[in-house]
Amino acid sequence: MHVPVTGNGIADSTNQITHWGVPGVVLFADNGLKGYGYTGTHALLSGDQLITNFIAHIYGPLLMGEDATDVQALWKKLYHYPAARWIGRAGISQLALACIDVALWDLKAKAANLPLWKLLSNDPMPVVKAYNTDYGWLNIPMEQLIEGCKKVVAQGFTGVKIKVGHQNPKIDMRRIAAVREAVGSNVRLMIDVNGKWDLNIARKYAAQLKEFNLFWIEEPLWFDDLEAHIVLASFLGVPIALGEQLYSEYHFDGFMASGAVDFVQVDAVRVGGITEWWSVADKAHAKGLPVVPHVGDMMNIHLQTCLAHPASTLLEYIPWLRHCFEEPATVEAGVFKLPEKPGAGTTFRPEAMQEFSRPLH
Ligand code: 0YR
Ligand code: MG
Repeated sequence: MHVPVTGNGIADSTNQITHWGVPGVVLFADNGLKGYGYTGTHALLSGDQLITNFIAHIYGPLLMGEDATDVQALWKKLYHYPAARWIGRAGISQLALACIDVALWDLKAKAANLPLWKLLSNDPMPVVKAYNTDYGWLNIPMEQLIEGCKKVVAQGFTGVKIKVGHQNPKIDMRRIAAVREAVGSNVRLMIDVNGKWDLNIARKYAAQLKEFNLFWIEEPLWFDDLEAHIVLASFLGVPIALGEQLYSEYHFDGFMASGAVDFVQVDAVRVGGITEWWSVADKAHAKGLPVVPHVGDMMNIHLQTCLAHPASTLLEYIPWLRHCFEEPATVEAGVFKLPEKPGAGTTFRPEAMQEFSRPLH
């Protein structure tokens, strides 16, 4: 599916988009249940069609006739499928795997007649708070940026995240300063660089960044450069959040073991599904690191996992897909409402699938 984003489109430091791409899969089980799984992409370069093709031609046939209840075993079968080893292991293959894994968890929870968070935990978190990202895009002019952030805080959101990474970082500093001033010192303020900076820029602006009392800085550097993140963490003095571009628990291990990440933003729809998300969250929790997922799923899946896992009490809010779901993630007074319907919260409304669907190529 291609679903329109807010306004006339949004921008971060590296991309501008008008639509969110939602490739996905529906699994039909012999018990008559349907499992829905999906991931999220930029609706650019047919990337989402590459993912659905990967499912249709490579992973799909491997699932026929299998027992849908053993999700972990199926996950391993797909992840370790030798013929796909040189085609994937990150990007397309992991996003395809995520679609299937999520659909399998959806089936499992539906068969148990429980929302997934209840299936995954006997002792769920009482509250998952929401912070808002949808008023902080890079293409939003200063006045609207301030107005939007103030509005969101008045609505009760527990924080705001704004995008940075202008060609001239001085513009970023002005925008951060203005938002901090507008929302006051008690509101959580996060900034997201989307990998645009390097150590030189970070050094130059470190002192200024510290003054803003940021809750975190997100993806300050190129995603794979662990060494640079270790150096950054040694002088920055601002907590580092990352994970939306890491594709397996082993990628997270390096960052977590070396103190190069403070907020673990593992995203189930990037990391190969709920199965792998859970492993990363367990490891983070063992190290005392909070998990605040990046919502490539636009919240519905992570609301379930955050309620179930003790590492996560805060979740990003971006409402682009809300109208597509049978039970959209809903925030009241800054807190997510508890989903009630059986499943992983991934069932799409048929009307939405019809309206936004794209052909398979
Ligand atoms: C828009 N969220 C992110 C969106 C997102 C991007 O390009 O996909 O900002 O990946 O960084 O925190
Ligand atoms: Mg981000």
